[in-house]
Amino acid sequence: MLRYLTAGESHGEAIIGILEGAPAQLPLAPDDINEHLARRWLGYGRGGRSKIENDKVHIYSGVRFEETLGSPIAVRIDNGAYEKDKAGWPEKMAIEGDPPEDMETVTMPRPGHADLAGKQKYEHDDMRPVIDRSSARETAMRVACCSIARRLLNEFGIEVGSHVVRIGDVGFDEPEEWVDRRNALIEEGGGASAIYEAADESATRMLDDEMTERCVEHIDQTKKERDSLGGAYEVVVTGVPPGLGSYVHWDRRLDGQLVQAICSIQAQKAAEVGDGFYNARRPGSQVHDPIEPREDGQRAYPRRTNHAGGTEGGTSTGMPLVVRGYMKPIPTLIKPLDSVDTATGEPQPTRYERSDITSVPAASTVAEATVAYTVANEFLRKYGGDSVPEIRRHVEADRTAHAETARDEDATEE
Ligand code: EPS
Repeated sequence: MLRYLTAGESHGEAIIGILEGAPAQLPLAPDDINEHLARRWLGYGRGGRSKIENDKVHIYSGVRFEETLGSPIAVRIDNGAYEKDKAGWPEKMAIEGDPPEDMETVTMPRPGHADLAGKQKYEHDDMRPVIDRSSARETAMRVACCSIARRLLNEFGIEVGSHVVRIGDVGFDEPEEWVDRRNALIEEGGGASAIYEAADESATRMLDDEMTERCVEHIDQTKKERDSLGGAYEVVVTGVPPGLGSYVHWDRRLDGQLVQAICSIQAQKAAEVGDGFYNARRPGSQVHDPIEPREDGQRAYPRRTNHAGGTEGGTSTGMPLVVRGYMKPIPTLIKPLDSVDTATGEPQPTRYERSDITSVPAASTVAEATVAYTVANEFLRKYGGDSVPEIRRHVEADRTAHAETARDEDATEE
């Protein structure tokens, strides 16, 4: 099984990560990670920080000659803001010495941000440490660590993709409005990577040109109003074998883990597996996916529809996994919001801050990464081994056994 740790402050020198448990002999080059780090900066509506970051991963251990060793993989991403911001971060975030004499402390919490909760929890007078660690800057390292898990999935034909379905008030209302387009992309491209490749072409990572345009206008208008926007996106995983996750214990349910994968990301406030929210409004006959016979050698029983999002009983069915994330509007607004100065206890509006208007497109790429990590872990629980060749032997043995079972079923029918 995999596990990873991240460390680092948003305006400190760098962010650091360690991934433990990656099997040996997985082909891995820095660009396998850099590709996804660059995608995390896609999307109309980002602010000034996007112009100064150029995320590139430095790998320090666990890889030799572009192949994993089975040992922990240590990685670092430098923060461009540290030097380029001209805000004096090297002094303000110094590891040694005292704070600069003229340094202002942050005492005005932004409603909706971690500022006040973190100040109270850790008893900081200055909220800077809270701002810096709760920042979504940390998602750069999550993408880096999880992209290694994703690389492992790719080795076994499992692909992950995402696209945005809503930004603020503008978007699709029902999955029926986009599933055909999404499924056609999977069909044409042979897997979910085709979804992310198509979405990356859109300024808002959407699969529809007209909707992209409407969202861009919505973002422009919101910027004029000095406000911010949330939204929704969908992550799809194809090539998933049946039998990942389980119903036998609460923390092994794949659907529950997928929701956690989304809601563990900063500002993501809800998630649904398959048509979760929509299914709650429909009768069972329109929700449950009819089961169809397997063809010769087929591992999974095909379903006519996929409202369940590829899981039943917390276990993968072999249909694509579908999980959607819902992001709240960014709490750093250019427009002031009512708050309290914690130094004086007096009411005070929040101050102007550099801000993104929306980062839903970025969140969708981070969600691809965290979902990949979750699926990779369940994949390793079922087929795990110390090296990629060993895992491949386990996968092949399973495929052969099930192909034989499917052939037996065919013979019985005849
Ligand atoms: C963030 C606030 C902004 C974002 C940042 C996340 O940074 P700053 O306060 O320096 O303008 O740009 O996102 C990133 C740096 C990133 O890499 O995605 C926040 O408060 O979460």
